[in-house]
Amino acid sequence: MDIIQSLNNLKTPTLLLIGYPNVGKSTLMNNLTLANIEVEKFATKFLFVGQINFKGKTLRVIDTQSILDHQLDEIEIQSINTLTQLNSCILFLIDISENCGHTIKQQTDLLFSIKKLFLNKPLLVILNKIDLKTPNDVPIDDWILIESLEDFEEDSNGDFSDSGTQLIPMSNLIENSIENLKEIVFSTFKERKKENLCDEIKDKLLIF
Ligand SMILES: Nc1nc2c(ncn2[C@@H]2O[C@H](COP(=O)(O)OP(=O)(O)O)[C@@H](O)[C@H]2O)c(=O)[nH]1
Ligand SMILES: [Mg+2]
Repeated sequence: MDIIQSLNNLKTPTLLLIGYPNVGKSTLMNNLTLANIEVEKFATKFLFVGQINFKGKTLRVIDTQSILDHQLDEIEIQSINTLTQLNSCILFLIDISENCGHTIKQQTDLLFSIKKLFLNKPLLVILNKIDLKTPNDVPIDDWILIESLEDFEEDSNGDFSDSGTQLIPMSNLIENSIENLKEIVFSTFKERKKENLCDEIKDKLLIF
């Protein structure tokens, strides 16, 4: 199925799982969707799309696999362009144990390099695999890099606005982590809906 077709409803709240290979995206996708009725799940060339139902609400989850960690070809650019138009919350996974084969520095650099694609989208930085290494055991220099993700500065054009970044330590092997993450994700979308409604009202006020 065509990616654009499969993502036809741009307004559906969507979680985008992004990060280097082996950081735990697929495991998280399974954990998020397994306990819920899976209505839709299929593979396209680059993306896995699933669905979570939680407290009567539905969310789409997309495992971007590794489309965002290398030089892109034309089809990939098109799919990413579609992804950027979704009503999404970004879940950027960092493997703080570095077992994935990439250092924390490489992983934070990747986030900095793609952050501009998702301006004004809520960003949750998942510090994954805390069962292997706790945040307390992360060397101070790496921790500074991680904390710097919370406050993105404006760039030279002044258009690099932050949309509220949260750091979330978790592990796919700790059950509470998943429930906790779901709560955070759903309240993030709720907040966003409120903000969007406010903007709509403001627009109307400008008209009249
Ligand atoms: N210890 C530990 N291993 C994990 C965790 N999450 C994923 N893994 C393991 O890390 C490896 C890569 O995970 P996977 O979900 O395939 O990563 P992906 O490439 O980002 O989709 C697998 O062996 C997983 O079992 C975690 O929270 N803790
Ligand atoms: Mg995977």
